[in-house]
Amino acid sequence: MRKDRRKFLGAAALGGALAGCASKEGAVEVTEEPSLLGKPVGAYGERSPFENVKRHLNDTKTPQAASSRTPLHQLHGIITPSALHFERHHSGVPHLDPAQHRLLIHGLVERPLVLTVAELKRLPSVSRVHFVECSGNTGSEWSPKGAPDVQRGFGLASCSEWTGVPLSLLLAEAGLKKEAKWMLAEGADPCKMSRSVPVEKAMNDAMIAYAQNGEAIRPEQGYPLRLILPGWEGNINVKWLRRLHVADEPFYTKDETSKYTELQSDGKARIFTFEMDAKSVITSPSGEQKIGGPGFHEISGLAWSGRGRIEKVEVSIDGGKTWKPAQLQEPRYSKAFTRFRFPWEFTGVETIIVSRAVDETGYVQPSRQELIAARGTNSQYHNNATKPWRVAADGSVTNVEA
Ligand SMILES: Nc1nc2c(c(=O)[nH]1)N[C@H]1C(S)=C(S)[C@@H](COP(=O)(O)O)O[C@H]1N2
Ligand SMILES: [Mo]
Repeated sequence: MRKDRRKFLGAAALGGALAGCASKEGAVEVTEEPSLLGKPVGAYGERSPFENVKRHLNDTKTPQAASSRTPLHQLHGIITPSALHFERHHSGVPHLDPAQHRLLIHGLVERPLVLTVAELKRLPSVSRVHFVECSGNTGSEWSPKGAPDVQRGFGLASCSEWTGVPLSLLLAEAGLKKEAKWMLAEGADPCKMSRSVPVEKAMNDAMIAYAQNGEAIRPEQGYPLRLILPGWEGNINVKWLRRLHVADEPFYTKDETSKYTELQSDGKARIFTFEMDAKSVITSPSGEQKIGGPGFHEISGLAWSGRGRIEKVEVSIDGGKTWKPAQLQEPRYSKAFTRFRFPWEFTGVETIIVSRAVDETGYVQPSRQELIAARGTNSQYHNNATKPWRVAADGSVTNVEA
């Protein structure tokens, strides 16, 4: 042991890189000038200065009513780092003091409740991994042109571990009256984002979340309290939640009538399209990346469904003529990102790669043509079509229409 350590220290001294090394006993042996020691311990961590992965901000004159997109092509596994979770705000991020914030539950309940954040945190909690996806995500793909890369085309989706109180527990405490069918969920931001939530969903798997990836929810994601409705369109996951008003019918708020509805080819609109349909995308290699020459490359990507677990992801390396199953990373959580991987031998001949997800209900992700045949092209929401990427002979990857 001792000999080995001396050898190691010797090698380090040669390189002149290592200033000290903790021995097995915990003592520090300093072999160089103390000024060459590394950074001391710190109270809150930061990533390496060599890393520069960022959200993509839309070029807009109204950054408070805008979005930023997750760099899916630069992430690993299934968890989105909180600092890279996409953002969609309609009136900016409010500055909320958790000591002053309250959650009101009223309307068709026996006992209206006003809860502080501290009171909520005393209650039995759950932690679950779920994606949040804006229903406007991939809206660019309704047009044949599509987005040039996966961040701009698919980056309004992220996945976190959320911790909070099951909403069913709070509603049991408040006592739902028998006419209770819907509730208005309202945010504390200036636009008072409001959406109607069916009581059935609220009693099923809804959560009042106060934590994200192990620490307090980020201000951008709804600090101090956010409604999480697993698998349902981003918009209804009301951030900065301050009020739940229980009623016997939906409220038809502006964000569920003028927006977040989908006009069909026959002139009728789909409304309350809550569930996010199964979807997948190859994140590596993807648009605007360039792979090295012929040889082994791992195709990797993400799949998710608002209806449950991802059951299967198939990959085609010949533009959709033939499909083979990809390997799925376990554990596969319900209504969460699932990482898929597919070993690939690139021959150096131009080809098109594409993935297709199947969820546990048997739903198969449609192609763009199939989706348009079913829904038309009037809507900008809920595009879950498969996404082909062209890999040129020189290894450069582009959107197929580019
Ligand atoms: N209070 C409030 N909640 C909100 C919004 C908002 O602007 N205000 N935006 C909604 C929309 S449109 C989406 S897609 C998601 C985005 O969540 P994120 O910013 O945490 O990614 O939050 C939803 N909840
Ligand atoms: Mo959204």
